[in-house]
Amino acid sequence: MAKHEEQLIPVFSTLEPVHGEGSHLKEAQLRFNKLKSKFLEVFGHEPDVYARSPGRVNLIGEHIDYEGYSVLPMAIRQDTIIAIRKHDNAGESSKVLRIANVNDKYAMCVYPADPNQDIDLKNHKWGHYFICGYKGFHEFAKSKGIDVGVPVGLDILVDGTVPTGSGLSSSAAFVCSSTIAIMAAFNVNFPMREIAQLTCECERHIGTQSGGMDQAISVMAKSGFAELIDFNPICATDVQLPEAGTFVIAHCLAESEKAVTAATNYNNRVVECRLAAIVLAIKLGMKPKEAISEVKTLSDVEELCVSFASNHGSSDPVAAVNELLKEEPYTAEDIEKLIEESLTTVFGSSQSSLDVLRAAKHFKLFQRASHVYSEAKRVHAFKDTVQSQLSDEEMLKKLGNLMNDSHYSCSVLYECSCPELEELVRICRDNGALGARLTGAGWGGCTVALVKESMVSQFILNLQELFYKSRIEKGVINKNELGLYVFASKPSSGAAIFEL
Ligand code: NG1
Repeated sequence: MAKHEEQLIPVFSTLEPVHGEGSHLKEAQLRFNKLKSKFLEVFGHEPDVYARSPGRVNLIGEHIDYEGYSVLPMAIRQDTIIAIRKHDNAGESSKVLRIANVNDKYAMCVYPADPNQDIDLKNHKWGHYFICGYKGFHEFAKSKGIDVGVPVGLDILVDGTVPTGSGLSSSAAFVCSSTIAIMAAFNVNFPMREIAQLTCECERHIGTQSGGMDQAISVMAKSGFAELIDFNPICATDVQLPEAGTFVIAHCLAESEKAVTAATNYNNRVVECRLAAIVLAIKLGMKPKEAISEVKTLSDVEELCVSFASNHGSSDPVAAVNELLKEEPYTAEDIEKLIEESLTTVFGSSQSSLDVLRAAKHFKLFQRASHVYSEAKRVHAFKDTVQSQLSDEEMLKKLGNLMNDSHYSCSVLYECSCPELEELVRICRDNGALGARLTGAGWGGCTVALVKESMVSQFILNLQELFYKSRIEKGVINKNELGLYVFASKPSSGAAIFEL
């Protein structure tokens, strides 16, 4: 049998293979029925087909996917489902994409059917994420020599349950389900690995320099397993989590607007890592010109760092960072002197990176590189611990410590936390979590805490009392929505197509 990532997206004619039995199945049936009747109401036809792609929680390995390092996420039950109908080329004249949402908060967006259209980034709209998938599908089909015919109209209805700006990858769930729905509407299917790669690339049309973790897990997840995701090429290895522990996800209620804040937050870190990698390469003997053209990520210079470290009695690339980069922030001029080139020339081909340069006062190369190399090691330590023969008690303790170390590194070295996340992490730890950390990009969104299975209900009650109660009283959230913001999660399955 082909490896999991070589297989096509599964096509089901019932909901059971994804939604199981009992209350989850009932809930899913209700959602799909509602989606179908709303589709009929809005568009006057029934949909042709449905696609589903989940959100995810990253257990460990933050801000390292775009540096080429493995990460360890699991899919969650919350997902985006999309109903789609392709217009009949001969009979219907409308050549537009009409994108509606079951949630009235999101007004219908209408776009031309032209797959070469530019996305108007200055005017951010929720429907843009669908257009990422639309462009990605056409780019991919073209690269494969697949003729999908002249552009025709599409009707789309979206139902997402992954909270937005939560670090649980609502954006990837939306982009992946969009791409897969379009594929299904055009009657084609591709191997999961190729879809993971294409959705990672096409989400960049929204302006963030996304690393690929979210799309990979959303497409390739398997029920019951977290996955170690490797890049170049993308590949997923099942990781069976210890039964004695549960991961509890809690939203700090500050939204992380990744696309809007890209120039100072997410893309800024991608640029800082690239600069740290180039400076390290030069300090380790590469010619500046060569470093600029060859070195894209910190993983590209890891080998050089390790061989430097081995001459100084260590095997850790962080030893090279400690010796070769200064702790004080670098100015643009500092770096230009070292690399003998202007930064705008280095990043000239990337508008989103030029936006970063314009917004940045300085660059913290030491801190960012230290985070990336140490976090990459923690991911493997986490996986090795899960697969070790340690007792339940010792294993959970060790995993919790790795999560706490990861949070410290994200917060202090990578500076992607915020006061609300810090407060929530502290409350989690004070109330019995063996480890707690921010998950996803940070700057708001969720924490993930490792809690003993037997303590989960009490732990959630404590969070309600100590973190959410005052926010409910202030009207930040509604009491009956609490289940959306704090919940325990088991690993869910990946993307699917439904022909119902
Ligand atoms: P969020 O913001 O949680 O979806 C983002 C990136 C990931 C990864 C994490 C940080 C996208 C779609 N996702 O996740 O690739 O870099 O931040 O680990 O940009």
